[in-house]
Amino acid sequence: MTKALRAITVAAAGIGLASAATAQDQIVLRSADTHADGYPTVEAVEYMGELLDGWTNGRITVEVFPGRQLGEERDTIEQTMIGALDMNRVNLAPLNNIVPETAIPSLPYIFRSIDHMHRAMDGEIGQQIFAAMEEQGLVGLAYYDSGARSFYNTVRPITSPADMEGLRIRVQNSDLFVSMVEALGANATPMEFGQVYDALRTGVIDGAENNWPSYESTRHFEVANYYTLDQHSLSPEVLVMSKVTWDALSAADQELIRKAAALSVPYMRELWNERVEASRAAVAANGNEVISEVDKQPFIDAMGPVYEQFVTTPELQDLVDRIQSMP
Ligand code: BDP
Repeated sequence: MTKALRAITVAAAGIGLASAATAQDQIVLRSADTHADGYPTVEAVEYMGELLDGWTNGRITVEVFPGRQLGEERDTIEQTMIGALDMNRVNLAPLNNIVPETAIPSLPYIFRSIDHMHRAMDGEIGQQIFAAMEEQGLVGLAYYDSGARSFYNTVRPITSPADMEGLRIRVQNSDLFVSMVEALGANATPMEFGQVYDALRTGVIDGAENNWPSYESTRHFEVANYYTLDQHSLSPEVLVMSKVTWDALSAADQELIRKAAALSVPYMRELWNERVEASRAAVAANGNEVISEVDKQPFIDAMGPVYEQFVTTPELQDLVDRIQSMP
């Protein structure tokens, strides 16, 4: 649907609220994802759409545009903020420069485990970060899993920060990730996700960092042989809605959307766990060198400057303290 048509759809929903025609007005929520069809984040948002479709007899539907059809995350975030796109599933990292609170769950080694991350994001911490996003025109709907991000490269097995010296590592469009890679002695190159495969293949960069499913689904594993499970960031995925779209919805529809988004979370987590296993198997079958026994302590020790640079206010420090002190 074109931008103009979508605007009419949203506007019609708004007008419909005051008239008897509400039930007939179609709401088609367009949602972007950088990942290809079949990736757990794409499937989760499609599932959310099926729920809404069923509950409203087709009045509210979600149209997911996977595989960067609507652009890279940098572009789709902008589109969502101004209301040109209704929904967007992105990683928290490209929001770090826009909403400082989102940097906290992206911080290196802030969570002790995936379970710890779930407890923080599913509770008050996650809600507080959603509230901060709203000031930038984004309404948070769900946090999805993204496992642990780890380094991979084409040059050598990394077993300690010393091995990272001088490597050119692609990072997401986030100053925090730049700082993290530099704290480890490597050179950080922010780059959009869709450009990483060619950059690895042609030697423009030496490596990147991501979770198992992304390392595999992008085929980065075919060009970057060494994968070190240092697990430096558990930065989760997030599903956001444009505040422009959100404000045009009735309170009842907002509630339905929140409910469907919440139900898509456990659905996504199950798919995620399956996908991690499948990705591990694909990488193993390819004969990659996976360095799984990593002493994380030297990586953790190197991260002091990153915390100093990004935990700059009492509010941000409070978020860090509350996360770290969670049982
Ligand atoms: C993946 C995230 C995706 C990011 C990508 C990246 O799911 O949203 O765009 O990493 O590294 O894990 O850019």
